[in-house]
Amino acid sequence: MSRTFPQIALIGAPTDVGAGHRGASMGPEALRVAGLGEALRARGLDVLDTGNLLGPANPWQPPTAGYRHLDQVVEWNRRVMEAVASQLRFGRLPVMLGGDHCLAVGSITAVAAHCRATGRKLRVLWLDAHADFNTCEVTPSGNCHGMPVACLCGLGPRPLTHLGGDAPALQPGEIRQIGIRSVDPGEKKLVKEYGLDVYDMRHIDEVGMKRAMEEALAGVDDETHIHVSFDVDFLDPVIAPGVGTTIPGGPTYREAQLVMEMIADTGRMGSLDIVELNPAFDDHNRTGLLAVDLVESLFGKSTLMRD
Ligand code: 6HN
Ligand code: MN
Ligand code: MN
Ligand code: MN
Repeated sequence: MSRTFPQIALIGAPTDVGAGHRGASMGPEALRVAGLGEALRARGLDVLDTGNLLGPANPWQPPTAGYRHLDQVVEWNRRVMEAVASQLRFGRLPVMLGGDHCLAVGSITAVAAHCRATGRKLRVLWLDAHADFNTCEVTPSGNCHGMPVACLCGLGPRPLTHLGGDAPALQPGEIRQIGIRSVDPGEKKLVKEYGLDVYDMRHIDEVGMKRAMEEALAGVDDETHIHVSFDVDFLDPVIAPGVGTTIPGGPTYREAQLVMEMIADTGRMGSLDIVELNPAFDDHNRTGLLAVDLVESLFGKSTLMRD
């Protein structure tokens, strides 16, 4: 099914305050250099690059009370939330270029508020090697990029769990996690307790990516807004070395393409994060180029002639 997209707004969020390695702050520029805007325009899409947000520098400190850089993480997320909210109000499709994955608290808080205000159902597709469901009590690192899903579900420091106002942004039932293969021991208990719907690599091995995606997309209808949070470490590190936290055993190129194509086929994607691309670990921007290739598929480029 081909669809017409609204104008796409690229929002750069060049920070690594939530990460365990420096360098994801270069992600937005690497995606631009890899031709993200041009590739989407070549598909006939209207793309507005709003440039990069500004925010606090990375102080590169050890954890305090279980968090590294919490004040800076909160400030970056406020700015991301405001930028994404304003693009949604303009009727545009926001694409947040991270930056590390802590920024999804801001983008998804804005998207969830937009869905409530417009009476849409929200489905978050979290493509990642990690569940990102740590808390300050169980985190092995204190890095906030391991915590955004917990924060969005109301588990975490109040400035993040209540970034949008009086309530957490998400119910666990609104999220589907795909590609998961690294969950910390304490995190695993919380994921089970909160009942997250996880399509981990074991499940994908057993039933295949097609069926896993059919399951993850079940119930999506015309009233659904799909938000895709694409952590580039979702991909197998053999094809995507340019991330700070490589975990072996991820989706292949073809499996990743299928994920993107099946999401595109729903015609319901209304917002996107592209996060954790770290050019300091990359090889001639090859992971950036791959991310652009996959995002083209998310916006409807099919390798078969289905249009
Ligand atoms: N990411 N679970 C590990 C931690 O430190 O909490 C890794 C988190 C990685 C987060 O890649 O978005
Ligand atoms: Mn992540
Ligand atoms: Mn990850
Ligand atoms: Mn919408």
